[in-house]
Amino acid sequence: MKIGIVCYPTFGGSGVVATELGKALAKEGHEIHFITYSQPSRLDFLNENLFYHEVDFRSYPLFEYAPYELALASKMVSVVRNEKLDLLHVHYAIPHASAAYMAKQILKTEGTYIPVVTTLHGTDITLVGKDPSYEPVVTFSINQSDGVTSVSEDLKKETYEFFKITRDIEVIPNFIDLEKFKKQKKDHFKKAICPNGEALIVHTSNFRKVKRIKDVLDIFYNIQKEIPAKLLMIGDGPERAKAEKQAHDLGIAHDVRFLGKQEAVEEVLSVADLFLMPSEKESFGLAALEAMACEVPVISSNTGGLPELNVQGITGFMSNVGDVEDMTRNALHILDKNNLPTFKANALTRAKEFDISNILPLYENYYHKILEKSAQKETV
Ligand code: GMT
Repeated sequence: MKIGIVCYPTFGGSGVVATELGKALAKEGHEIHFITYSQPSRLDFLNENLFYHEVDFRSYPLFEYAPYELALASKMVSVVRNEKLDLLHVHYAIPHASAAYMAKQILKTEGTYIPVVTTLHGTDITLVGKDPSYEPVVTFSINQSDGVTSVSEDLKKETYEFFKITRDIEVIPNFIDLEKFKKQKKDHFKKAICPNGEALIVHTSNFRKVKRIKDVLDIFYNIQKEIPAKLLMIGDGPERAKAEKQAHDLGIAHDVRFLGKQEAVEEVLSVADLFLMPSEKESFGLAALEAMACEVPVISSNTGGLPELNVQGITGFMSNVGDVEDMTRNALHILDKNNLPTFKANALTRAKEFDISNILPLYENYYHKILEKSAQKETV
């Protein structure tokens, strides 16, 4: 198949899923065309089936806001035309699904029917999409997509609850490449960070409010009162400065390192004992899956799609959002030397269920189904 993939090319989960999916499809022999405003951060390998088309959008003194969505739709039209794409797969509804709708309408006037698959990732529904300033367009463009997928059952449920959706939504969970995300021998690194054998706790995110960074530090503060421990904070975002100040105010700054954005997260995860994800909302929790693949158990909230990933008492524990005390108790239970090896092994076993080799065929079959339906539409 010749597939156009539209996504945010940044470090965020939806961009990572879209890029890894495209790379895996290319390895399977499909021709993949990424259409984004800059090179996706994980599009880091060469394959004869991978192509990248940059959306260049011009500003003009009249525009207070450059109309990115129009430039994106125009780019989709030209890539579909020139590369004879079979299908467009857009990740994150806003504004990709509505731009795809416009591209589809333009191509229709030229006698080309391009099916559009939209994948809902989370905040496009639970935070931004619900906002009255976007809701009518989000509802419309989801309903106009030829296929809609969601990364968890919970996100599917929320989408039906908050929008008037007339389409079936197929749940295709996120996935992990276990070849890349696996525990590597990094003893020198562990020794440098935890010279006295301290427990190593890790958090990765985009440091937005929804991640409850304050809870991460509060849990760590409680843990290190009981056992020697260090915390690595990976990523960057609006809450980072506040978090650095909180670490200072709590008197734990010497035990907390803010590493910023990291390309090779798996190397850091390889030496971790515990991963913290106390998020307010999480449609899936890809960062937790990445940790589990590197044999790291997870302390998370029980929100959104997290119960579909983290297995209570097996791969880690879940608590109500904001229940820092319960999360601390559970963290200490996992970090107990008698319990840790079992939790680590369980985390990996669970992660294997989400290996890309299991999930890729679900996308391929779904594309075939949508293409068949579209072919019927074209002949009517
Ligand atoms: O977590 C974020 O804020 C980034 C966001 C995104 O769109 O990139 O992540 C969402 O999509 C990921 C990939 O499907 C999911 O694993 C995350 O759970 C989801 N984030 C939220 O729902 C808050």
